[in-house]
Amino acid sequence: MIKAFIFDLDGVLTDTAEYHYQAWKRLADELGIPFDRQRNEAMRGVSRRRSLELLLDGRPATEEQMEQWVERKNGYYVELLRQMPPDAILPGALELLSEVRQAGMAIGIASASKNTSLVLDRLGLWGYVDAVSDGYSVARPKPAPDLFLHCARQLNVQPAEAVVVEDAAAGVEAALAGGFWVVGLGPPERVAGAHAIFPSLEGVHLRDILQAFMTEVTVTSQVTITSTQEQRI
Ligand code: B16
Ligand code: MG
Repeated sequence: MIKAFIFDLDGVLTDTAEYHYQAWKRLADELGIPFDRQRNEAMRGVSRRRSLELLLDGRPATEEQMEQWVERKNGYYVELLRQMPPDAILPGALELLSEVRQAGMAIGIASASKNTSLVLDRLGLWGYVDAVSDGYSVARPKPAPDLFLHCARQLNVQPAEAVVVEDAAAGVEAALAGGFWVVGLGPPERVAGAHAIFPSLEGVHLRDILQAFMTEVTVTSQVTITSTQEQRI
């Protein structure tokens, strides 16, 4: 029985990756480091600190410089977030949140971002959210399962009773390691291993996700289907 959905934020509910790109690009230009959108892709779902390491790509830096640079980049990013329009929610996301809510399931947000609260403020999504786990919640970032486990504990559900929706390889790996059902969004090679894969949430309904899991069900025989309300596993 699925009792909860846990959504990643960037790349799932909203496209803050573009703002991250612009902020990293501004820092990279200042430091004279080549950086483009393709290199930004490697930072998807990755912690702020690890993203800087990817940007530096082995260039030497002191601890103090690294701290200053992540702070500077975050300042640029927050400037952009403050201008983010409330309708910057990705297609299909609001519809799925509503369906999950109407089906009586709990909703959590599990994002690596330390700006999660600000993003939820800007998007006006707090009304859909029962629990938030963010970049401050756990010590080990994705691909460790800790962030999703933290969120599941807040929602009072077991991993096998919850679906994680993720767009990043590190996030899919983390959710699988935690024993969750996983929906991967994006190219199959990026979200390989997820139990159901869609290009995005556009046009994806709760029943589509649960039906996709049913293929898994025949393999695992762990779940039963109810015919009432939405079909739930
Ligand atoms: P911040 P997610 C992640 O969000 C982003 O995908 C990643 O690019 C970013 O470095 C990370 O949050 C940390 O964000 O600098 O705001 O703390 O996909 O986990 O929602
Ligand atoms: Mg993401």
